Amino acid sequence: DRECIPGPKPLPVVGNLFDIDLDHGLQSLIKMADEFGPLFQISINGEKLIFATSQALVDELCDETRFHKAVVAGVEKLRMLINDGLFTAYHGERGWGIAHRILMPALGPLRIRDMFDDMNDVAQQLCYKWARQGSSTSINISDDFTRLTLDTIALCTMDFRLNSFYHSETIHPFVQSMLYVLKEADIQATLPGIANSIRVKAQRRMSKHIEAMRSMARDIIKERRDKPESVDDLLNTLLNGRDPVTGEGMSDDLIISNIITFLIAGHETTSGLLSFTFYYLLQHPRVLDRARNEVDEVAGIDPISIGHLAKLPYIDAIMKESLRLMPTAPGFSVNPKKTELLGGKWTITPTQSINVLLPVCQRDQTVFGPDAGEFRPERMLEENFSKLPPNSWKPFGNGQRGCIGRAFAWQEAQLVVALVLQTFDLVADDPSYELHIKETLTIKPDGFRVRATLRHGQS
Ligand code: MNH
Repeated sequence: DRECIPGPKPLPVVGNLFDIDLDHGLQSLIKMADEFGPLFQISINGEKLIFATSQALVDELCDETRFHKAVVAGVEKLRMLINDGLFTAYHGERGWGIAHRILMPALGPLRIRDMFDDMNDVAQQLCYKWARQGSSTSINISDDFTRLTLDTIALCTMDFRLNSFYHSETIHPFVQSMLYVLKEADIQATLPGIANSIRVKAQRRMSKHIEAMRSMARDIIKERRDKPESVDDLLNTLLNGRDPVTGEGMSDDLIISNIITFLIAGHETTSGLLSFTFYYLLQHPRVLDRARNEVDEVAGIDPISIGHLAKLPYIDAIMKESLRLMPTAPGFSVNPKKTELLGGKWTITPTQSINVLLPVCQRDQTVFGPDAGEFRPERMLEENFSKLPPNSWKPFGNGQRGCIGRAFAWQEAQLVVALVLQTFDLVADDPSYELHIKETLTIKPDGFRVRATLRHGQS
């Protein structure tokens, strides 16, 4: 039987606009899932949006013979800045294939190991800052993790130092422009077309920031071309890599789009992962103890090395569990290649996108049991993780359009978690802090603050 997709009743003209809290759209959708899931639809700006919220449906939607990535909403708005860059390229777009084939090996686990020293350099800057501030300073942990992840991605991909830990008042112009564009893309994605077209000033400012970012990326390319270095780094791969299929390199425009793509895709998500991980650790003292013991047993007070990272299975499980409950990129979207029957009863045409609502899918009780909403890292230890049904944990997206920076993000986060646990005793600044989530394209804890005390005396 074919059925209508359920959902809250839309009003004329505004549709379901009043059912959505615009600052916390994700939270509104999560509530709707309870009532209308596993597949529901809402209507916004005359457009129908469909959401999938169960593992069984995600398992179907991840079948790449039937479905492919859809570039919609805020992600599509980013095309103004990074058009056919990896993240925003339409399915089958030419530039995607070229960049994907050139960059996949350069971001694979082996090459990421070579970036360990640069990652460690920035992680040490965070530790120095916290150590020098001393235990009486209240630290906005998300802000410092964002400094860390931005500086790390810029240093590792372009050999460029943003030095965010040295300028706490003034933000680097590139970052200022990036924040403006991300915010504006978000606003434009929620406003109807007419409302956007009359925001002339905002549009003009947006173009200026886009040009500023692209021109800074262009300068970095020029500098490397003028002063070549015979290192095997990512910037050289971007500039000199050849697509094994077509033999082509990337055009300068495509290189610029992908440089900016890395900076955008590569910082907020990892920063959010680190922030939620420490939020959960401070909520669960026994987990925190066990994690710290793991670091102490593996590394003692020696500098954390790449070799240590492979010996921290419990910290691995903690990070996986954190991304299960709080997937910092909270969704991805797909289109069917041809008209499909989803879940055996809902007809979906190729022009309809389905949005995977990860925070709900990854708490599916049929997969994770009645305590699916609880933070319990043990379920993510390899022996349990490997027994989960397929496609029950998708924080890095799916298949060929899945995250190309996964190994990078994982190594960076492992290092920072281990280093911070080894170096500091952390406590929540406000023990009664209640989790609030800040939503942009990504999610992170809002207003979560900690205090950090050196564990091994002054270092
Ligand atoms: Mn990442 C795609 C999540 C870190 C660069 N990333 C995706 C997708 C998800 C995702 C989900 C799929 C989006 C979609 O289907 O529309 N990414 C994450 C998370 C983290 C992360 C949760 C950290 C934690 N990502 C990183 C880092 C980088 C990066 C770090 C850069 C080094 N991600 C990308 C790029 C894509 C992507 C580039 C697009 C890949 C493609 O479509 O070919």
